[in-house]
Amino acid sequence: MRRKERGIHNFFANDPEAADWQAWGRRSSSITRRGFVTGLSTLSTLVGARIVFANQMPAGLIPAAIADSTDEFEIAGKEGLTLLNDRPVNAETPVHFLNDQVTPAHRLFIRNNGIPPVNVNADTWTLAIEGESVINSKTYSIKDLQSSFENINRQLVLECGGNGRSEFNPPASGNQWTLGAVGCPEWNGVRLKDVLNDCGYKDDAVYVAYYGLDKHLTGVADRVPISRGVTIEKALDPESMIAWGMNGSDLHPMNGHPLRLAIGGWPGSVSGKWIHKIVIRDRVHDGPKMAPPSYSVPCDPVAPGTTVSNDDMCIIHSMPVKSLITSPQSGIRLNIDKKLMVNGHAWAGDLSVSEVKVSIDFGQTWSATKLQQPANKFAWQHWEYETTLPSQGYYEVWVRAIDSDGVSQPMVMPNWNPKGYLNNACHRIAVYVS
Ligand SMILES: Nc1nc2c(c(=O)[nH]1)N[C@H]1C(S)=C(S)[C@@H](COP(=O)(O)O)O[C@H]1N2
Ligand SMILES: [Mo]
Repeated sequence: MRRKERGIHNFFANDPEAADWQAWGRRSSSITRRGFVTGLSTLSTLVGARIVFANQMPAGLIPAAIADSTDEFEIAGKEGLTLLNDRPVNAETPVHFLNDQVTPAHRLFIRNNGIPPVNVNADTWTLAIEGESVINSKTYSIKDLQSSFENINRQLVLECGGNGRSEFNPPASGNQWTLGAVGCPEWNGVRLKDVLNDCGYKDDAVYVAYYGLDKHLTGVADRVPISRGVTIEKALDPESMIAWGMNGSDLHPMNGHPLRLAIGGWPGSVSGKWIHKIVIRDRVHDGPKMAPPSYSVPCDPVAPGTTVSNDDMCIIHSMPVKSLITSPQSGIRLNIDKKLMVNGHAWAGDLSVSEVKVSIDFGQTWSATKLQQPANKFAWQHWEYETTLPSQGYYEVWVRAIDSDGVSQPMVMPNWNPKGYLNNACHRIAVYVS
C-alpha cells in the first residue's frame, strides 16, 4: 500500500532541499522526480492569501498558518481530496467521499496538464468555433450561449483515462491515480451539437477539438499544454455538452471555470477546460497529447512490459465498465448481529450497466445487487446490497459490474499498457466482524 498522506511536515522532512525551492523559489537540481512541486502561488493558496513579504521568508520556513496542521494539503473548495502533485495540480477523491449520487463540486477530482488561467472574467469570456470544416466561423460570449440555445442539465461521468494507474506492474509513469479520478456531477450548459449546427460543418468533418486558456508548464507563451478532441459522431451526441456550471453553480476554477466541455463516457481528457476555441477538423485532430502514445493503448493486447510503437497504438474512445463501493469505507468494524449495507456506483463508458454483483467469499459466489437506471444517458448508476456476515473475522466485499454488451469487469489487472490507462479491475473493501 502506498501512503497518500502528504502533510506539510512530511513534505519538508522527506526532502528539505526540494521543499525549500518548491516553497520559496530556490531551484535546486534535484527537482525532477515525481512529487511535490509547490510554487509560491500554491503556498499562497494554502495559507489563503498572498504572502506579502514572501521574498523575506527564511529558507525552509513552514508558514505558521499551516505549521500546526497535520492535514493533507488542501485546495480551497476541494477539502478532503488527496493531492498527487501540485505543479500542475492533480488531486483525487478518496472513494468513501464519492458516496453522493450526484458528485458535489468539492468532491470532484482535478486533473491539470498545465497552469490554469487566473483572473477569469466570465462576462468577457468568448468561445470561437473555427477549423477547416466549419462553414461559418462564429464567436459566442457565455451569455450568447445561454440565450441562443436550449439549456440542459445532465449527469455525466468524468473519469481520467489514467484512473487506477497506480496498480499497473511494471509501473506506468504519470499521476499515480488510485480509484478517485472519477465523478458524476450534474453539468449545466448547452448541447455541443446545437452550437456546431449553428455554425454549420462540411461533409469532410471528422473531428471536433478544443483549445483551453491554461498555460504550458514551461511558461512558453504560445505553447499549448493539451488540446484533444472526439470524433464528429461523439461531438454530435445529444449528451455532449458545453458547460458553464456544475450542480447549479459556476464551475470550480480548477474544473474549468468559466466554460468547458463535458463529454460523458470517454476519457476525461476530451472534456476540455477553460475553453476559448473549438475547431471542426477535416482530419484526426493533431493537438498536443492527441496522438499515441497519449491516451492510447496497444490496438492488440501485449504482454506486461512490452515496448509498443506508436503505430500499434489506438486512441481511446469509450471507457470500460467499472464500479465502486463508496459505502462503507474500507476497514469498517461491524457487530456480528448487524446487517452489512453496501452501496456504490457503476458506469460503462458509451454503454450502460446491466448488472452489478457482490461477493463476500473472494469471488467464489456472487449475489445480485439492487441496481438503478441512470438519471440520463452516461450518468453512473447506483447499486445497493444488504447481507449478514456468518461469523466473526475478516471479510472482503468485492464488486463487479457487467455492461449492456455482457462484458464484465476483470477481477485482476486488465490489459497492461505502456501508459497505464483503463484499469477497470474490481474494487474491494475490508470488513471486520466482531
Ligand atoms: N484545458 C485543459 N483541459 C483539460 C485538461 C487540462 O489540463 N487542460 N485536463 C484534461 C484531463 S486529462 C482530464 S481527466 C479532465 C479532468 O477534469 P477535472 O479537472 O475537471 O476533473 O480535464 C481535461 N481537460
Ligand atoms: Mo485525464
